[in-house]
Amino acid sequence: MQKTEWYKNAVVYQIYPFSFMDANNDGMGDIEGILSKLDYIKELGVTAIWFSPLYRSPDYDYGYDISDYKDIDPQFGTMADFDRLLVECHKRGLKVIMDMVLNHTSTEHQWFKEALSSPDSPYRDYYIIRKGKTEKGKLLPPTNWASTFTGSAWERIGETDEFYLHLFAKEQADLNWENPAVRKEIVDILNFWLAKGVDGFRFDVFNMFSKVYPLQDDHQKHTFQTGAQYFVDGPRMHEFLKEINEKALSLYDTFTVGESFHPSVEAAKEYVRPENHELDSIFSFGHFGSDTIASKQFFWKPMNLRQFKEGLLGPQIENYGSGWNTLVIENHDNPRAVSRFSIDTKHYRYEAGSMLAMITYLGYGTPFIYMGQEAGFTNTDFKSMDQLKDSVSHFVYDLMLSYHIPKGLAFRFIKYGARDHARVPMAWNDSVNGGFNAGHEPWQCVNPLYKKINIKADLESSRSLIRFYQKLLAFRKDNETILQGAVTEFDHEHKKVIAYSRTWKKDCLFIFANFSNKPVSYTLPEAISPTAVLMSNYSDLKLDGRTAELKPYQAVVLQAETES
Ligand code: TEU
Repeated sequence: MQKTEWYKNAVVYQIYPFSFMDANNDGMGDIEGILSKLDYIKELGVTAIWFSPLYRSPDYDYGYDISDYKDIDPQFGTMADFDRLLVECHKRGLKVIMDMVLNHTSTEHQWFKEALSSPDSPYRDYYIIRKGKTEKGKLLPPTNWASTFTGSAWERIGETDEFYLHLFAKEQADLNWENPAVRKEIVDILNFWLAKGVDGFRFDVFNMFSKVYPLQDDHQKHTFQTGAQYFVDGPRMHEFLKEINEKALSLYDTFTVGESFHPSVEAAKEYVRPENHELDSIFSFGHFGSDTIASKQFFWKPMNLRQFKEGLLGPQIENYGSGWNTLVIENHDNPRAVSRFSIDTKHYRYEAGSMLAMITYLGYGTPFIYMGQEAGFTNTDFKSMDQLKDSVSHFVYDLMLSYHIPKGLAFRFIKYGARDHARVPMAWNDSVNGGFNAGHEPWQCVNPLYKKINIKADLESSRSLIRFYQKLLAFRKDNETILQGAVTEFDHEHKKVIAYSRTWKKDCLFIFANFSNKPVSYTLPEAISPTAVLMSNYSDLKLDGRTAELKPYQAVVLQAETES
């Protein structure tokens, strides 16, 4: 199938179905709710929707533990509802991207149940099951690896001496990709959805599919032996991706984006190199580490702008002309952008939100917008641990307490990085539960700020961030320089300003922004000669000769001439 590469001019909106819109008022989001908001999404100027998992799941990890890959979870609706959703999206010119979690299945998946039902079950080899080690008469897990979600990565099977591997929660058993029967099932699942008409996939932690065998202990001197070198970018990764590409993805005009777990720079490039026929793109999250210690989500540090620039712009520069990129500033696994990166959200929520959108989405790649981000939704001021529903928040909190970190401090850390911030119900208006539903208690508490910060209020405001997003996406659309131009970074060492140019043929755009809450005087690089101001998130720009007087969080796009 000849690919049209439609994704290169696409803008993707991510929906976390639990929290988007609850039409039947049972406390959980649903497909009917999503259907009622498709016109809103379309009007933003996006062209595709990525749905976080809608499949059947017991929800230990809110849909990322799938128990049936070919069914819709009843709490969201039926397969007929999904089919209608697909039709309605397509009717509006919106492509549909499904989340695919193929590193692990739920332990409630039929395969896993069968695997455990008998030692002779062929399904045993669908998973990674090993005998434990006995040391000094004590039964220990087969290796010392720690799960990404804390604790051992192995769970003992009943009273036996065997364990199964789970690199995430114990309810998420890792699949054995070495087994051709597993890969056949996977190809079949992908084709099932493609035949229905979905347009692409987001692959969850894909670069963990291939493990190094025989499995062995991690002897690195870290606080936690994760074993990462034995399962990240494993030896058969490229082969596995090529296989699913050949047998499923390449048969349709698809788009794929891989979510990877700390990939090496070299491997990341290979996954998306077009000649390799693996994935179209992967997410780059490097900039998310700019305000956390050692990229550990819960450990706050003041934002380091240089690190942010490297994370955001590095992959765009590295991959130029080779692999395709994605442009992301929020998702369901991270706190809200305007509440992090040391942003003064109290005074400059609109300015910072629009600045982030400009510097992110004028880059080289496909923009991904996380629901609510377009209205500058903030973090929630959670009052206690029981308001947090994500098990990761609890696992990490318990781990901190086990290291004698005082409760108050541990709670502050968790509150800083919690995935829960992105997962509170959408605030559509100022009515009960922010208009998420008709009043039933939502599965996760609403952000009490909904009375002030909600979609309706934003749209009615003279400084509407949503309208700014619409303007920005319209500016971007069909702009050859934004879509194809090379990225050159300037003033990398500058501690307050981020600046880069996009050049295509004879055209040059210069994008720069003040990433601080203080005015900044910024002199344009020698190579840039401005000819016009094309866009800014303030109504005016003070440009005195070559020096711009930038207001807090002011971002600007200039039409420019370059020397080259
Ligand atoms: O996330 C992968 C992942 O490891 C992280 O982003 C994770 O959220 C973080 O380390 C927690 O601190 C993907 C999904 O996006 C996430 O929602 C799932 O929980 C995870 O895989 C397991 O399927």
